[in-house]
Amino acid sequence: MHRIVIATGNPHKVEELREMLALPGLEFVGLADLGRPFEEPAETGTTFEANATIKALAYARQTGLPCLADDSGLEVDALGGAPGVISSHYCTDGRETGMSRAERDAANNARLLRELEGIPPARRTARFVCLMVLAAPDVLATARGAFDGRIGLPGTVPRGTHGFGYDPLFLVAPEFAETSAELPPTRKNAMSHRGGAAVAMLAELHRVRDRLPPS
Ligand code: ITT
Repeated sequence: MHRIVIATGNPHKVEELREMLALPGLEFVGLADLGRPFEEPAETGTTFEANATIKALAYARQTGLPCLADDSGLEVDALGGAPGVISSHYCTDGRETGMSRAERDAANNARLLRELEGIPPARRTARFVCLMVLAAPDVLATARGAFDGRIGLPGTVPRGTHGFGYDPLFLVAPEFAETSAELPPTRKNAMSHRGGAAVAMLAELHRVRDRLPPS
């Protein structure tokens, strides 16, 4: 059996990845399951891959276990790829504040619509991107997933009650008829950046499984 720690304190993400990455001989645990505190590394990278790598290396070294970390966000073409790595704190230019997640999501979405003011639908193309990195203790595998769409025009969005973050603004390609917040979770997972990265990581895990330390 090989134990792999998932570098998140979010139990929902641990559960989701456990289901998506099920392979015989692998057991996934969350940081919280290890029963001791860890030092959170600063995510100072300028790309999703750099930040996922920082997290995977930091927690593989601290836990002594193989570690899988992810980083994700939204890239908008008309904004040169912004908000990118600062997606979760776009409203404050990447600075962490005491805002709740709901307040942050609303302020991020308002800023995004403001930045795209006057830009027509065909130039509002965007994608969610997810990078997953496995370190044991050096980087063993990397996987990427992307989810294409467009940011809707104000007045037609926000729409939908599922998901989180930018989902109520994100019209899913190729039809651009529904936002990702209008997709039931199983439909979103089947086509999303996280789902795509998980499928690619599953193939990587299969490939490197024998190089993981036994535990
Ligand atoms: P923290 O940065 O607050 O820990 P997180 O770890 O839960 O958030 P992710 O890295 O998965 O979130 O994503 C970073 C941000 O990118 C997230 O806060 C959203 O603004 C945006 N994002 C990523 N995936 C998304 C999705 O599926 N739907 C909507 N927004 C998403």
